[in-house]
Amino acid sequence: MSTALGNHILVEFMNCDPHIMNDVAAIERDMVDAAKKAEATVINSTFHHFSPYGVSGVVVIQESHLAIHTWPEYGYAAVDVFTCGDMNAWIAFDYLKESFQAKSYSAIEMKRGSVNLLTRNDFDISTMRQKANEWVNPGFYTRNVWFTDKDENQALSLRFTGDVFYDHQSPFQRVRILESYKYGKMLALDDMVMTTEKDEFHYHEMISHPAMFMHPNPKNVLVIGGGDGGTIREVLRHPGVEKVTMVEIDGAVIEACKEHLPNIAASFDDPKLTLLVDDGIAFAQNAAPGTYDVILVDGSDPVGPAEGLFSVSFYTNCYNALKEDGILVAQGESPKFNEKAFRELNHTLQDIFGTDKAPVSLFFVPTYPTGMWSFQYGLKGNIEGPIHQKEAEIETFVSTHGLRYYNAALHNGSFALPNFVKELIKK
Ligand code: SPD
Repeated sequence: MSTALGNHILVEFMNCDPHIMNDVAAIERDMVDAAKKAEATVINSTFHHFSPYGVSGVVVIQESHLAIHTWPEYGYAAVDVFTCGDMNAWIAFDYLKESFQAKSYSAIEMKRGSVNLLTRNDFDISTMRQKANEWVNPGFYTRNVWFTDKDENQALSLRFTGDVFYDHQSPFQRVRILESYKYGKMLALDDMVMTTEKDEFHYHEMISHPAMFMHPNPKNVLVIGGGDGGTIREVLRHPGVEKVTMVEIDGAVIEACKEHLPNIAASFDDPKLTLLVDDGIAFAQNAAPGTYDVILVDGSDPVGPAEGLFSVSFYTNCYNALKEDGILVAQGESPKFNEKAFRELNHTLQDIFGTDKAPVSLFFVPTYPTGMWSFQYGLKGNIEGPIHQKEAEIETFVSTHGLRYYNAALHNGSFALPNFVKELIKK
């Protein structure tokens, strides 16, 4: 007869593959499979990916639990397997050692709940409280894997199914298409949410239509970035547009979105589009002066390849590339999440276009940290903006195309700023 209630092994897996150590879905799968190999009955699992790296998770089994914390930067995983009954924890150990490609490892084994130290209570089970019966289990076995977009102090997490449709380290960034429960498939660049199936229209309608209606006759449009295709899809709805040039630095983003987000990447075959997989910053530098009616800068956040999209020289080049009367719109970050980038961008635009020529529009994106996001404008020449007087024209356009975010009232309303935002950009 066993002298303990349980058996606990505490394991150090070292020199593991760091990519596996940072792959929350793979780790969850391996931990669940390890439990099953050891003939445990899996009840539930919850796993979390930390930004920029690291995974923690627990698999609850009828026989106790398996838990893990990883440090990909050290190729290290701290694992514990707690079992009771006849389950052999070492079978799970062997399985995980192979799965994580651990080159070295150590383990200690402890008996838990020594019967020599415990006194058994005699009780009548029928008198025990039955609160648990009131709780409704949402499902027998649920996955709980989260994708987190964050800085040091704030985060936005989306629970995702664990399905990874695309995962490629391009020369510029890690490009992934993952599936979230609430917002459908999403494009993530490094550890940042770029767009999701369910709320992409907020962003893509608001980056394009206000400028397209502010301009009296936009014919030649330049899009820098925007590899998912949502921005060009919206611009190309405007019948007066004759030519759209899109310059996206990362071909992997286009490839991933064409294959997995076809409703966003819907307009790459439009004959009015010239698509260049190239550096948008160099493109703006070499652009012929006075070429474009509207320039839309659909970049990611100011880290990695998009950092240069927040520089004075880039926006000076864009100013020059605009016609005498032209509009620039830039992805403007959040006045709540990234105040510094938000303010600095606005000051740059004020310096280049003029103090009264750099309006800001705010809109909601539920899947970006804080949910409050902005587009920042540069109005060149005689563009009268940002407020329009085109109510009927806009409403016809909105209903023709079934737009779900933009409308005539919202256009004007989006430029009304809370006092703290006005304060933030005051020079
Ligand atoms: N934190 C997200 C910043 C926005 C990046 N651009 C999104 C691309 C959508 N076309």
